[in-house]
Amino acid sequence: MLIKRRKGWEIPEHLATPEALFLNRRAVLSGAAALAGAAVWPQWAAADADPTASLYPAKRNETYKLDRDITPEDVNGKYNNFYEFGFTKDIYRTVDSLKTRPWTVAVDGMVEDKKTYGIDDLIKAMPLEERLYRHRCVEAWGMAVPWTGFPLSALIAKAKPLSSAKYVRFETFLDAKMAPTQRQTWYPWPYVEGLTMAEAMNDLTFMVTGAYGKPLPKPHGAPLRLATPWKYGFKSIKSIVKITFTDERPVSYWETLQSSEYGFWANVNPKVPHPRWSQATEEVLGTGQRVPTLLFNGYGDYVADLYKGLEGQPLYM
Ligand SMILES: Nc1nc2c(c(=O)[nH]1)N[C@H]1C(S)=C(S)[C@@H](COP(=O)(O)O)O[C@H]1N2
Ligand SMILES: [Mo]
Repeated sequence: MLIKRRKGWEIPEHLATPEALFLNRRAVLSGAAALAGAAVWPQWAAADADPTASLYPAKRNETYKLDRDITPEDVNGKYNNFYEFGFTKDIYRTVDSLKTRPWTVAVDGMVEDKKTYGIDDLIKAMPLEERLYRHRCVEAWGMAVPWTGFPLSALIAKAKPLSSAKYVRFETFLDAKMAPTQRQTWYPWPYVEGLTMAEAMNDLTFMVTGAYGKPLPKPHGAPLRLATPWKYGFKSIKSIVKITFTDERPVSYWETLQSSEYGFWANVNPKVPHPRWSQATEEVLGTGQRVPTLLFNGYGDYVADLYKGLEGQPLYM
């Protein structure tokens, strides 16, 4: 999985380095170099007071390797899809109205242990780790991020689903006071996504609470978002308030809006074009370069088995 790239635009190790070390190292850099980097906490990364902040950075799980550099933090934090805060990529300008404390996450539906967690209790109860993941948006751009979080399977183990549960449904907050576009009631708010139980239990399926060694910045969907790196990015739902175990296949926000273009499975496949554009290549965010897209975004070893026997389904849209 060799990828040609421009040299010298970033040093990936620095970007994924825990901030404490990073800042120390930075102290010996020249003033100009420091100013050009992330020494100043960027405005878009400002988070509400966070009682879990001391848990970051978490230890990196080295199992998950990248085939490309980590996307620079400031590039990534200023190029986001978070439609609750606007329909352009520069929602970092409006996202501050998202209030991430207090915040609760309800776990309900077909489980033995229905429970509403305070976000800080939930984060403290879960095994936090850092993972370097690719992310491939259906719009044919990709990035690579050091997420912090916990495997969804750890939360599922606490919830104890009944055998009747076949799917997990995720829901984003609904609050038009925080999210300007939620006043546009002709959109199917709140944002909803879903996975099969097998997908939800997969090792890769990660509940994200942090990025770049810190609590999750608002543009990325604080305080809790999903990362399913083998699927198109819209599956990775942000700012989750509810996780429901169900026997009905969830109908996602995007499926409700445009089912001919955005389906339930949405696995990355370079050979299956979107109805309006090719998926063969992707722009590597922040580099101006295009690289070939990989089946399952390069995560086939982890997930291909999930789809055996389902070949008749529209797995790649
Ligand atoms: N609630 C919610 N979740 C969302 C979205 C959104 O608009 N609202 N956009 C999705 C899309 S299309 C992508 S590509 C990713 C973007 O994540 P990022 O901003 O962290 O790159 O979030 C996904 N999760
Ligand atoms: Mo996306």
